[in-house]
Amino acid sequence: MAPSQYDLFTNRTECIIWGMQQRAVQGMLDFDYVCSRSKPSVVAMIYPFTGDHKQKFYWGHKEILIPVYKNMADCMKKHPSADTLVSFASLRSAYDSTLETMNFPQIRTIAIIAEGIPENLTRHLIKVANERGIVIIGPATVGGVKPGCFKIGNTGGMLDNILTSKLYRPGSVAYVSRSGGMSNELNNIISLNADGVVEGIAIGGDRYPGSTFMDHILRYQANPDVKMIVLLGEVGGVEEYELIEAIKKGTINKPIVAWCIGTCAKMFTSEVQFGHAGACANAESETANAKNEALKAVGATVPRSFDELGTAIHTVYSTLVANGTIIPKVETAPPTVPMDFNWARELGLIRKPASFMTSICDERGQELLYAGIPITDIFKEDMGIGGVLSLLWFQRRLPRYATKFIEMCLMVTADHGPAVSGAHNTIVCARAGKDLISSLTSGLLTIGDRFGGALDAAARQFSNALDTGLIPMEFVNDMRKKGSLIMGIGHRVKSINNPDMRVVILKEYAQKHFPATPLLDYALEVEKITTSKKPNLILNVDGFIGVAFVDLLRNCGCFTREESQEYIDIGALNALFVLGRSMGFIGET
Ligand code: Q5B
Repeated sequence: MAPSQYDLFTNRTECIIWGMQQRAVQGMLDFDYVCSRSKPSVVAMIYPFTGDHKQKFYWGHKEILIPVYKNMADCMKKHPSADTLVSFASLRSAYDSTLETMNFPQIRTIAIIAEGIPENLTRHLIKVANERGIVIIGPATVGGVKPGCFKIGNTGGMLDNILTSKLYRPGSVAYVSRSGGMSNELNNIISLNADGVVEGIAIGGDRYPGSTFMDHILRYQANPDVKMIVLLGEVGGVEEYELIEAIKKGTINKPIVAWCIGTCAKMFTSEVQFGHAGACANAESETANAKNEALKAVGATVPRSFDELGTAIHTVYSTLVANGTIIPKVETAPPTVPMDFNWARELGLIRKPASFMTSICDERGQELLYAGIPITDIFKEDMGIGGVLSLLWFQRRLPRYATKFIEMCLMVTADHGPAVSGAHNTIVCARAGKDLISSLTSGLLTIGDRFGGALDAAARQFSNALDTGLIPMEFVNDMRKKGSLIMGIGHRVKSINNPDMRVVILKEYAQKHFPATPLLDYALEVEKITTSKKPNLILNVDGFIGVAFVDLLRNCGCFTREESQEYIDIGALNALFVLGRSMGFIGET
């Protein structure tokens, strides 16, 4: 067998990943980096569900871009030296995508991770692969690893595991197993009891694996770097007997350490199906015990139990070192890969201040919290929009009368016809063919002192006047002397003779339900003075909500005086008009 036939992977292997598996790709690149590969093994990805684009990954401490292709033909054309495809396609799409992959003669090896592909489809894939000289690893596998060269997907686990198992440089022991999980165990056992793994393949747990134990053992036999072979077989199937025959014929003459797992099956009185689809003995010869005995009989080193597998490996390895077959190499430290930020944080090694902190909403736990209250409780308690708003804007539960008042404010400010500047802008924008959000924001941008945005200024002016002890007449005269309009006073259409019913409704409610309304009473005194001059100088809807809200903040018992003053100072009250009127503007678009 020529090296090109026994070496599936080298330290120049280029591979394409099918599927958007960023974590697995990053794991492969980190492996490549600690192996001191000069270039990453993953050259491209195929993902049919997005357009062509690039994905960012780390190469050591630098960042690199790996192209993602929608179309397999485009990918193959752009990366003609990629000869391996690692398929993370689901069990539904793995058959079609593997068949498609095999149309590209550049591909020599395909690893199929998916579990549960129908057996008839797998068998067809195997037939096509055999016809075309392609090696399939899997399905239903984690893949395999060739230390110093290439790692399939998630094989070997996380970087700390790879370093502990010394997978960053080749050893002398090759293994083949069915189970991907157990291959990880083998990496560890071999690193502890010998000089490490030279190559390891998990062929997968299906009844029909794409490549068999013998396919890989024959490669290992031909590879001069492999000094001993470990086989981890299992109950079910007769594959291990092929090795037994090969040992008998002398086709395989390298030292073999073998163990078939599933010996506990004999403790059950009925037939046992283990986790893998193929792990079920259909005859006495397929039991783990029978196979272990048969392997031992032809000279393989077979431990008494799995627990003694490491000792068996160590015994054979030590003999090979003693007779000079294996010359242990000098250990060199692998390059350091910076630890992934999220992992380091999870381990508690680092901390970093968050870019944003919010006490309003927390989505980190099992359930979304609004100001600490689970969303299910919000519905259970029927807190309504007013309750949600009180949590998100004021970060506390306001009494029911207050949340109802908030809802009433939103309802009365929802719309006021097309003539107002905001609605006018929104309508013009929508008629000009702009989208909903553009039309809405063009209307919202008109909200200010002259239209709908006088709540804050009214709250400030009136409360300042009251707090500084000005009587209403002094306040009106003061403002006139300054040449300033009183915010929240005046309306183009409504007047004392044509009252604004929105204000009437809110006034009735506030006077009935609020614990106290000193600022509203003050504003109503001011209104008496201004309307005596001109009937349209009423306390308008902005003015009313502004002053009533100050009364609410100051007297509901939920805020300190400083807190309520802060809401007035920062201009939080116009938000009520913005939110309410958005409903109308959206309707107008
Ligand atoms: N005079 C609202 O103007 C309006 C006076 C005043 C003392 C005042 C005007 C004003 C303060 C800001 C304010 C919110 C522009 C309004 C809203 C939402 C809305 C809208 C809707 C909705 C009305 C005539 C005479 C002049 C003025 C004097 C006027 N306002 N004096 N304090 N506040 N108010 N904005 O009618 O001697 O003749 O020269 O700016 O509260 O936007 O429905 O339409 O839901 O969509 O055009 O409700 O009041 O009055 O400017 O011609 O003035 O009254 O000095 O005196 P008008 P002007 P003089 S609510």
